[in-house]
Amino acid sequence: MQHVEEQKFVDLDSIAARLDDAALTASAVPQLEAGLTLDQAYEIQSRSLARRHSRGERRIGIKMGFTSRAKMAQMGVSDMIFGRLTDRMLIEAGVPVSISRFVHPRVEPEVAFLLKGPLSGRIDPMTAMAAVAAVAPALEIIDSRYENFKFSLTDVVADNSSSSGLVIGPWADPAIDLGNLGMLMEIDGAARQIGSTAAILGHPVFSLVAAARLTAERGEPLVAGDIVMAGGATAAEALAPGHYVRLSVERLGVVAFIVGD
Ligand code: OOG
Ligand code: MG
Repeated sequence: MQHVEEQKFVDLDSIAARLDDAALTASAVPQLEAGLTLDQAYEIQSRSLARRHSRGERRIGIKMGFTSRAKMAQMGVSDMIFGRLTDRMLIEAGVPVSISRFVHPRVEPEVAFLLKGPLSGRIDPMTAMAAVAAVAPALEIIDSRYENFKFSLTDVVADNSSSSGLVIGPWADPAIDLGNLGMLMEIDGAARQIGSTAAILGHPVFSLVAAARLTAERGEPLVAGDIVMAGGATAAEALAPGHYVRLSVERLGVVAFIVGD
């Protein structure tokens, strides 16, 4: 006799709406009920993004998550994930970012790729780099919509992988080898995280390779003009009003922002 697994009905639209509202109003919600599949979690993510697009937000690319040991260890999650980025998440350097937009924001040091061509499916690092127009030091502001910043893998995927803000530094020549560049993240002049781009999957290009595969699997491949955030190289640091956050990446330069009320 064939065993048919009982599939519980899950209202993906109402979960998408709940998480989107939580992000919009900067209020925490409880974790989702257990038992969600990864497919359902990405479907919720995509439906919550549709709500943002219907409010006029524009897609600007994607961010990778859990591409370093430090991030996996801090959050207790060990599979690579991605989230979608929109123009509303872009933070202009020099303009204080209001903390009231977030529930309990954290910042982490990353590098970003800017694509000049599409990337989709299983590709090798050479192919990936050939589609890169520029690379930049970048800071990601993550903000889980779940209480106490606690989540399972499917919870965080449904919550757009905690995407909430990004600050991109000066775009640099993609010929610069990103393999092992020193990174220093300071808050108010004090060193808070010291690391290397090598912490990102051994070389950040592997994050771009994974991004091409994972996004294609979800039917939304990378296109020219996309920004791809490679993922935090170190653990993230909590933000508070008045903080001045500065990241310097060897050879790439500096990116910084101020946290306002
Ligand atoms: C999930 C997002 C992970 C990264 O760079 O690894 C991430 C989270 O930690 O809230 O952005
Ligand atoms: Mg990140």
